[in-house]
Parts: sequence; C-alpha cells; structure tokens
Amino acid sequence: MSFRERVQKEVLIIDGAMGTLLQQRGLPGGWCPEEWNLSQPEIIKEIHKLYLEAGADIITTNTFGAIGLKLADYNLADQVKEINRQAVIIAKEAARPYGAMVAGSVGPLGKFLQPLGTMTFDQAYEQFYEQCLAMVEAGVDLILFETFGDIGEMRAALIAAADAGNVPVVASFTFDETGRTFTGTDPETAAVVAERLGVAAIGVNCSVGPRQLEKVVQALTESTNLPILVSPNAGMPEIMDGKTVFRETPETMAQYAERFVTYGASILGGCCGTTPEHIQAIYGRVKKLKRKPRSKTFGLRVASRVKTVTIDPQGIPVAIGERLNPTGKKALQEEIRAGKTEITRRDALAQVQAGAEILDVNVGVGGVDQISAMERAIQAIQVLVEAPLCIDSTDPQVIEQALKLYHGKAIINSVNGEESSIETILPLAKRYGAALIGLTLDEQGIPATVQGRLEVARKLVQKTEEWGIPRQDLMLDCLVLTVSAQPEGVPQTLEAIRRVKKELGVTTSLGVSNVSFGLPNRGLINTAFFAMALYAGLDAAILNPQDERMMETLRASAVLLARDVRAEKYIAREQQAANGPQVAKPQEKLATTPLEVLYQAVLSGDKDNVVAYIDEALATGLSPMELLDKALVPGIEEVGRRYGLGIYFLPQLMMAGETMTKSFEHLRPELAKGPSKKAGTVVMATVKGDIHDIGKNIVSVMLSNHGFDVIDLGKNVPNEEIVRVAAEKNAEIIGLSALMTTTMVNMPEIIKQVKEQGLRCKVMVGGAAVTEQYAQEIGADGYAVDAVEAVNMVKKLVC
Ligand code: THG
Repeated sequence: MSFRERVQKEVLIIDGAMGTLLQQRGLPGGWCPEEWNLSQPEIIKEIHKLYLEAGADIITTNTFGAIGLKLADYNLADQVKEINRQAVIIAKEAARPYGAMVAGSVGPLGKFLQPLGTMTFDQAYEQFYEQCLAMVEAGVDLILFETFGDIGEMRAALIAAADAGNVPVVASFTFDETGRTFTGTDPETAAVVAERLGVAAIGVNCSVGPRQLEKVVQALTESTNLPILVSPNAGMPEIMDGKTVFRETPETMAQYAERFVTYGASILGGCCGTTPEHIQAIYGRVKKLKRKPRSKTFGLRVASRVKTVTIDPQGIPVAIGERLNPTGKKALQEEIRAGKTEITRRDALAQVQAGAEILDVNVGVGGVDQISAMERAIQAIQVLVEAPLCIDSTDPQVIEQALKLYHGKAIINSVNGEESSIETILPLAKRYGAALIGLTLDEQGIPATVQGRLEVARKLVQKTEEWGIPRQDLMLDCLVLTVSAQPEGVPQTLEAIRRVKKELGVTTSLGVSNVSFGLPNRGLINTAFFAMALYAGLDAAILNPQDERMMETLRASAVLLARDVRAEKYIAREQQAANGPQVAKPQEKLATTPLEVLYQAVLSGDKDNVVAYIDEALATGLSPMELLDKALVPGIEEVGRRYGLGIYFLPQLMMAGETMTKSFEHLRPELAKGPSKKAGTVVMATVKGDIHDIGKNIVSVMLSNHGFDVIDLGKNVPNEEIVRVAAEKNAEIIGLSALMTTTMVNMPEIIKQVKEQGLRCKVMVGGAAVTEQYAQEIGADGYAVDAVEAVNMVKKLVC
C-alpha cells in the first residue's frame, strides 16, 4: 500500500533522531554524517532497524544534509547522487522485512533566498531538484522536507520535488516559542502555501519540544484537511556533566503524541534527542488510535510570508488596493522607468494602513522591461507589508517571475476564457501554487449578454478543475465597463455577478474604479456602484482604499448584508474611532525632510535607494555624523524595537541591516575624515565542527551596523584560531555561535584558553543549541537569544 493510501486509513509512526544516534556510535565532530552512507552503511542500517523494531511505519534516510551546497563544506558536492542513492538503498533493505516505508529526508539549505539573502529561486530549485531526483530514482516512498523555517525556501523545494518525480511529499516546518517559524510564518500560512503546492501531508518537527507545540498542532489541524505530521524534539537540549541531554522522557513524549492525535494529527514521531525508546513508547500509546477525520471547508485563501487572508463567500468582503498601478499616474510611471521603488513602497504602506487586505501590483508601462520592474516591485513590497499580493499582468513571463520570487500564495490577475490564456496561465497557477482571478471574456471579447459571461465563467471553472486547481481558488471577475461609454453595461455586470455566485458557487471580484472613467467626482460613482455590486454578491474588490467613502461603504454594506455577523467588526471599529487609536501602531508618516527620508529608508529596508538619499541629504549641508546620529541609528534602533515587539520579523530586520551596511560603506570615507569614535572590535565565529552560520552572519551584520569593527572568521573555526585572532586584534569581544549540541562544547574550551592567555576580551555565546543556563555554566560573559539582544549585550560588555 502506498503512503497516500495508508495515511488515509491509520495512525502512522515515523522514526526519531538519526544524528543523536550517530554520535553515540562515534561519529567524529566535524565529520559529514551523510558520508557514513558510503563508509559505514551497517551502522546506518542498524539504527533503522532499532526504529523499525520500536514500531516505526516510516523510517527516514540519513540524508538531511545530503544536498550539494552543504556537502560542498566537506568537499563532497560531487557525491550528491551517490550519497542519496546509498541512503535510500540502506533504508529500503532495512524496511523491507517490516513492510515499512522509506521517507527521503531533505533539510534546508542554510542560506537565505532573495531578498533576504543572495540565493535566487532558480539556484535553490536546482539544489533541491538534484537531491530529490537522486532519491526518487533510488525508489523512496515519499520525500520529507523537514525543519524548514523559511516558507520561500519550502516553495522552491516543493516545486523541485514535484518536477523530480511523482512521489508524495511531506512539508514539515519548525516553529519557535512564539508559534511562528524564524522568518515569521504562522502555521495556517505554512499550511495554505504548502497545500497548494501539492503536498500529501503537512508537519511540524524539531522546534522547542512537545509542550510548546500544542497550539501549533491545533492551528495546523484547523487550517487544512491534509494529514498532519508531528515530530518534536525531546525538549530543548540541556547540558549535564558536559553531555547534551534532552529532558522529555519516552512516556511524556508518548502522552503528547496521544494528545496530538486527539487534535487530528496522524503521523507521529520525534526529532532531535528522541531514541528508539521514545518511538516505542509513542507506538504503544497511539498506534491503535483512530484517525480523527477532518473535513472543513475553506474560502479562497491567499498568503504572504506572514499572513493568510481569506476571501469567504459569507464573510466580510475584501478590499484589494489598486494604487500600485501606473495607469494614469505620471510619477509612478517615471519611477518604474527609473528602476526605483520609493512611491511603490509608500503607496503599499499607505494602502494597507487605509484597510487594504491584499495589494494589486501592476507595472504596465510601455517600453519598460516589465519582468525586471515586477521583480523590483515584488521584492520591495513583500518584506515591507504583511498583505498578500495580487499579480496584475497580461504577460505570462512577468507573472511567472513574480510567482517565483513571491514567498507566499499570490493571486494571479488574471486568466480569461481565451484558449491561449487558459493554456499559459493555469499551468503557472498550478506549478507555483497561486489563486486566480478569471475574467469573463474570450476570443470574441466581453460577451454582450449575461448568459454569454456565464458561459465563459463556467468554462473557466471547468478548466481550472481540470488543471487540478480547486475551484475555490478561482475568483471570477464579471468585468465592469465604463458607464459613461456604455450606460447599459452596469446592470448586466451586476446580474452576472449574482448568477455566477449562485450557479457556480465561486467567489467574485471586480475592478470597481473602471466604472467611473471620464466622469467628474469619480469617487462618488465608484461608491454607489460598489454598494450595488456588494448587494449582487461581490466578495472582493480592486479599489482605492485611500478613498474613505469606499472603505466606509464596504464596512456598512457588510453589516447590511449580514456578512459582518452581529456587526461585530463594524462596532469594534466605530468604538475604536470614538476612543481614539488605542494601540500605537507605528504610523508611517510621509517622510519630507532628508533625515526623515533616510530614517524611513532604514525602516523599510530600501537598500537600493539609500545611497541616493544619503547623497541628497549630504547635499543639503548635513554632516555624515548627523545622518548617522539622527536618522540611520535611530532607524535601526526602531527596527530592533519593532522586532522585539513582534511587529517586524527576521526578514525586515535583515533588509534593514543591509540598508545600514550600504549606508556605512557609502559614508565610511566621509566619516574617516572627521574625528572617529569606534565602538570596539568583535571577533565572530561559528565554532569548530559547526557549519551553520545564518545566525552568526545576522549578528555580524547587525554589529557592523552599530559601528563595531567586526572580524568574521566564518564557520567551523578551530578554537586556537579564534583566540589567536582575538589576541592579535586586541578585540574587546569574542562572539561564538553553535547550532548543534555536539559542537557547543568547544565554547568552554575557548573560554579556558582566553583566561589562560590572560586576554582582556570578553566571550559572548549564542546559537540555536545554546541556552542562557549553558552560558552561565561554562562561564561565558554574555548570552543573547537573538541578533538584537546580541547587539545590546555587546554594548553592555564593552562599556
Ligand atoms: N479587473 C481585474 N483587474 C484589474 C481591473 C479589473 N486591474 C486593473 C484595473 N481593472 C483595476 N485597477 C485600477 C487602478 C486604477 C484606476 C482604475 C482601476 C484608476 N486610476 C486613476 C486614473 O487612472 O486616473 C488614478 C487614481 C489615483 O491617482 O489613485 O482609476 O477590472 N481583475
């Protein structure tokens, strides 16, 4: 029986940690664990057998890091195929006598995709494709993407896996104490994005242990009807007598597994620190339980990296901001021609503040490379606002580029009833997991009758489903004509909306402002028409949210049409307006002075334009120091504050960091002329044996941004080298990072050497595996949980 069949019938048990057991069997620190597939196959097989004996229905291959980019750290990049092939062969041999299934494990790349990092979608895709293909060819039963924190990277992985072969894929994410992934994705959003990329199940693994995962598991089970996998760590790693231990016992892990099954999870196992004993206990408690069936209906859901928006045929209609569209806007046209994104950013923010829940993005300017223009717009907007995006273009290549870059589930605006449109756009929506707006027109143009539009609508629904896209992901636009040119058009559009909704059961949208072209006081016409369209059943509208009449009409109509149940949202909003704004949500003022412009550039991570802003500011006579003290540093501090409050997430932090780096590079020669005050020297390194450096890189960038001289020694750095460089440079601080419990034991060694050599520098530690308690135990001078705290800690230690 295949994975897809079994997972519908029974609760499945998946195995526990591989790394923990390899270490127990003598895997040397700094050695590539996946290399043992070639040199120690018997050990790998023995571990698989232990889990199979414990009751695992699924075992995972020893391939978590067997991807080109990571194997390159061990000079094994040319062995991707062989290492993965051997891993699958070993696991299949082990699994056969038990009738168990083999999941090919794939971990994240450890590098950020653009715009957070430098890796392109295509580069990530190639990496995942190579590894998946090797495993598919060797005959895995399923592919398990595990421990992913970046939804953008998961998208690339899932698209690559679908291309590599027809095997079921499980997408498993890791969430932190806040219930989000480290780049800010909540469980529902993870589910919404992954589900449309064709996964067979969605999961959570690793993370902070089972206790903290209850809310995440519940949220997942309520966000999708797909099977849910839960494989937590056996708690957070702790150090006892110099050894790493995981606190949760087999019995508690099993109790939690049982609770997860009652929520609706049906694939249970463990991650770091779980052993065959844990899996046996889990098996004992949950194997005979029944799956809890789930069959919720969901509306049309779209998502950014951090937020899901539902267009619900019964819920409050959704405003889609129309203003990122150069039609009729000279300044925006010029900006797009010049390759800038200043107005784009400002209007994106302003529309969201005015109540737009989704933003339409159109870069249609004649004679411009629209692929690059769309790319710039998407990258600028997607780290700035939480609202999901609606990609508005007639060019399939422009749409495809946008969908590649977008780290969420976008809406394609649009497909229509023409064969050529159906054949190019639907495959894009399927491949990149997007929703669609379907226009009711075809080769003959907009049908003259309501019946004609309905026929096109019916065809679009049918074709969408034929392409394997669920019908609720199609929203139909019955097209409004300009009333001044075609006075009889409006009633037809309204009737078409009513019938499409009733007869096809799909949601509807409209570009409302089209109706009023050529008339004075357009907003008035738009508002009246909008109310009528809402009465006809409109679910979403592309409109100008900064026209207060439109948003008021939306709120009031939602009450009148019983879409805002008991007027709850309406009343809450009116009360809030009466009492004045309660929470001080950061207000994005329109920057006017050069210093404000610069401050905003840091807040919005506008790394492309910041240098130009600096030059403009310098030209007005401001000094470089003034720019730093009055705009740049307050900007990055505000970013840090928002990050601490959970308003900003890692992506914004990093974009702002890069903007600061660019600023410093540009200002450095200028600053060198004046009296310099250096904040101090910090030597940064990821310790020996550890090749994870994302966290350390972020801290390095943030420290440079705050004026420290950072000497970044990279990853996998020998203890002696760290201490030698710190002595040579007379550094004030050594900053050490370790992601793995096996490598963090280098930290006390380094502290010892610093003391023995009588260096004046202080040692600060951090990284996923390191806790405050551990830092104290080993006598570190400081500990920081994230990059913002790291900067504060360094500042504290230096003075
Ligand atoms: N259906 C779908 N998509 C669409 C449309 C549609 N996308 C484009 C358009 N129609 C909806 N968007 C707009 C955007 C702007 C205006 C009208 C429709 C508009 N702009 C003013 C002008 O041109 O004069 C400028 C206003 C301003 O400065 O803000 O009217 O029908 N699926």
